[in-house]
This record gives sequence, C-alpha cells and structure tokens, in this order.
Amino acid sequence: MRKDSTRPHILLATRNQHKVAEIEKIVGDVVVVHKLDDLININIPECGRTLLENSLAKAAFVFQLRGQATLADDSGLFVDALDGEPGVFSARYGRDDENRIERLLKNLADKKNRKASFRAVFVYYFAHGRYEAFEGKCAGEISLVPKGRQGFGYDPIFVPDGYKKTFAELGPATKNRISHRARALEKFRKYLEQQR
Ligand code: ITT
Repeated sequence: MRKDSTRPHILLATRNQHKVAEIEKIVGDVVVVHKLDDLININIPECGRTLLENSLAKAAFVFQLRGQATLADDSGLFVDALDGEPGVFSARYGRDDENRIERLLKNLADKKNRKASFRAVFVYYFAHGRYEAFEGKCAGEISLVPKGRQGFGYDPIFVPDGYKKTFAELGPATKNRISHRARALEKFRKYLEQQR
C-alpha cells in the first residue's frame, strides 16, 4: 500500500454507504477516500436519461461545491426481457429494496429469458470542466426468489455468470472482484497509474 501523502484524495459523491464500502475495498490502496459530509445536505440532481449523464451531474455538482477531486457512481440493473428496466431508474423502481425486488420478480414472472446485467459508470471530476468516465458491466441472471443477506439493493436476486449463487450469498470478497463496480474501478486504477 502506498503512503497517504502519495495517494490522491478523492471525495465520493454518493449517499449510498454500501457503495462507499465497496469503493474503499476495491481502490482504497491507491486513493484516500473521503465521504460526503453533512454540509452537502442538498439532494444531488439525478434526472438524466443515462448512467453517464447522472454520474456526471453528481460529480460536477459536488466538485462545484467543494472544489475537490470528486468520484461519482451511477449504476443500475438492466433486465433484457424488460427492455433494460429498471436500468437508470433502479433506485426509484419502488419505495425500498424489498419492494423493488418484489416488483421486478413480478414483472419477470412470465418471461423465460432472465438475463440481466449490472452496469456502473464512474465519473472522476478533477478540475473545472475536466473529467474522465469509466464503465463496468457484470452479466448474469435474475434468480426465481431472493437469496442471501449480504450486499445491498438487487444483490439477493442477481446470479453472476459462472456462479450458482446470488451476489448476496457470495459476499463481498467475490462481488468486489467481478462486479460492475470492480470492473469500472479497474479502469480508474489504470488511469491513475498512467497519471503518475
Ligand atoms: P447515490 O446516487 O447517492 O450514489 P443511489 O443508491 O441512489 O446512491 P444510484 O442512483 O446509482 O445510487 O442507484 C443505483 C441503484 O441500483 C441502487 O440504489 C441499487 O438499487 C441498484 N444497484 C446499483 N449497484 C448495485 C449493486 O452492486 N448491487 C445491488 N444493487 C445495485
């Protein structure tokens, strides 16, 4: 691990503490991660049509408030048989995780094709008008019923390709190696190495 003085300090433009924990686990050896403080209690705007638009809006918003290098994550679950739903609306598909999962399973009940992918777009906003974007995808299938207690969001119903268990059963060690977030942050890590 590099010393703090040589690792860039990065503010995370997210309110989702599960994302914070995953990001810290995946790239905590190359960046010093700072969480959003309570001073930024305004809702970060998310009205874009794509993950990139939303991720950029979140990163730019926090950068403009703080003037610090900022990393935002916009992500979602894209289900093939539902024309990519819930996709960019994943966080707003229901009132809570349980309700969102219930709705998705109901909408998928009569479909044979249960293929889906988790996608994440990170935007690293490091100077006025200057940013880089990194995308990651993890393909898999939607299980028939929720299983497992680890992770967050749709993890109890997502079985990544090559596995027989959901992300919520597999746990963080496996998820943080193969997830959409892990794949996008691998590109971010390479980008940071090139900047050194
Ligand atoms: P911030 O905007 O504050 O970052 P958020 O939870 O609202 O937090 P998004 O707008 O990016 O984040 O919504 C992404 C939603 O997609 C998230 O709330 C979950 O429901 C789902 N999701 C994304 N990544 C996931 C993962 O790794 N496991 C399970 N569900 C995930």
